[in-house]
Amino acid sequence: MPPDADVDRICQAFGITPVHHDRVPFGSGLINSTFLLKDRQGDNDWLLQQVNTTVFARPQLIAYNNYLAAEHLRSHHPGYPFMRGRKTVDGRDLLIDPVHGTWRVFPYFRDTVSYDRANSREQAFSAAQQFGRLVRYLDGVYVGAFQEIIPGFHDLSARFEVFLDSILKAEPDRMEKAGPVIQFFRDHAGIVDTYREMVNDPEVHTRITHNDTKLNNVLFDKQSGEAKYVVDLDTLMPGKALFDLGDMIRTFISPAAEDDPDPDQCHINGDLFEGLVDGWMSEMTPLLSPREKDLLFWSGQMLMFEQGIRFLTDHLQGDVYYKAGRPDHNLDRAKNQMHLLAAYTARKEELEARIEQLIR
Ligand code: GN1
Ligand code: MG
Repeated sequence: MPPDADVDRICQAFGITPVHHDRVPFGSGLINSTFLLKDRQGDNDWLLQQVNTTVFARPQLIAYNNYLAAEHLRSHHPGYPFMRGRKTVDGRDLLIDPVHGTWRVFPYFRDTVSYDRANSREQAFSAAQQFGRLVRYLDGVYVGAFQEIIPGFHDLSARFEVFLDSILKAEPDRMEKAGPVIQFFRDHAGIVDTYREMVNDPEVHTRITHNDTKLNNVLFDKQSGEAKYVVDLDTLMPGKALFDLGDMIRTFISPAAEDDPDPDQCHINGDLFEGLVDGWMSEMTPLLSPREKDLLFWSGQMLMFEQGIRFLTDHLQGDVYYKAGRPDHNLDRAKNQMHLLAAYTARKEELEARIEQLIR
């Protein structure tokens, strides 16, 4: 956090009077830094966020894609609650400060709540329905106009190459600790082969997708318990619908925290799985091709594998990408994805049968 006087200046640029607000760190994002500006007198709370420009080298692209999406939604689905940021007093989406970097502001809704873990089938259904609805509502937009905010974001083939390269360059002690985890992901490289076939298959469509569909990227209404807003639209860009489904499967179905390396914590909850697939399909079914339907279970494997090698690569490269709060934090995260992938794959037959039931 920059010195108070500078944060005050940043707030003022967005037309927010800093003396009326308390500032507290907010959320569990691994990339950007977010602060809640709590209004001492009324309910005008805001989220002030510093964009990590190492990861988002061209943050203007986020604003651009969000603008295109908002315009499409405004004309085709006028009631849709698309989350927009607050503009600066001079009408910009971002404040680019020469010393303290890139900032933006979002409204904070006191009547909503987010969760790191799903606790009922209904909750999983409702969140997945919202993620599916966003993609369905954006169906028909001109995909080619959207920018690739982070190039190759879900390019598993490229990410696997980077992972293999990081093994060759890693410090010996980081390498040694990671040995069994590296071996596990090498042994599951068949997932990368399927990715290569999938991504070149014309039956697997490119759409505008969210690309970061963690459960905590949905805000639930505190009163009704229904999912209400999709947030974190930083990676709203061309992608495959399967990336969104896969990341939901990855983040909804196990009670273990994303950095918990204990295999015994990785239970797969079949009801949460079924609920989320059901909720997502309630929006997406009319858009899906037979080939996409064949890959629904696989999408979960893909995202667990991808996230696993991303954490592991970061461990091998010396923790340069994700915020790390303790030694071996990224290795623990990679272990968590490894156990999750193993536990999920072990339930393949049963979970695929559940998908079949839903499709029929
Ligand atoms: C990052 O910052 P956050 O938590 O929204 C990452 C996602 C990962 C996620 C893992 C731009 O998201 O891709 O799935 O961590 N975002 C980026 O928790 O790399
Ligand atoms: Mg994100």
